[in-house]
Amino acid sequence: MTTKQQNTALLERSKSKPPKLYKVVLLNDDYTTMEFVIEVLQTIFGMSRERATQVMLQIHQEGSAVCGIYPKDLAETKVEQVVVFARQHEHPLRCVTEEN
Ligand code: TYC
Repeated sequence: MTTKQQNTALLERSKSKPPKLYKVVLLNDDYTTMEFVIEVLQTIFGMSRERATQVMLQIHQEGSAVCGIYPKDLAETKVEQVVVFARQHEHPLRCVTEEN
C-alpha cells in the first residue's frame, strides 16, 4: 500500500537536483616515480595497468590529468587517500579537486 507519507517522500526526491560533480586531478612533479603513480591510479582509481600507464604519461607530459569525476564527498576522499598513501611513501605527489 502507498501511504501519503511515501508519496510525499517520492515527490521531495523527484524535486532534488543531481549532486554537483568534482574532477579529481593528479599533478606532475619531478620526484614521484612513474611506477608509484601507476600504482595509485590502479588502486585508488580502479584503472587497468594499461590505462594507468597512459594517464600517468599524460600527467608527465602535460602537467596534469583528470583521474575521475565524483560527487563531492567521494572526490575529497580520493584526494585524501592519494595524499596519505603518497606521504607514507615519501612522495610529494599532489592531487586536487575541481568543480566539474
Ligand atoms: N614526472 C615524474 C617523473 O619523471 C613522474 C610523474 C608522473 C610524477 C605523474 C607525478 O602525477 C605524476 N618521475
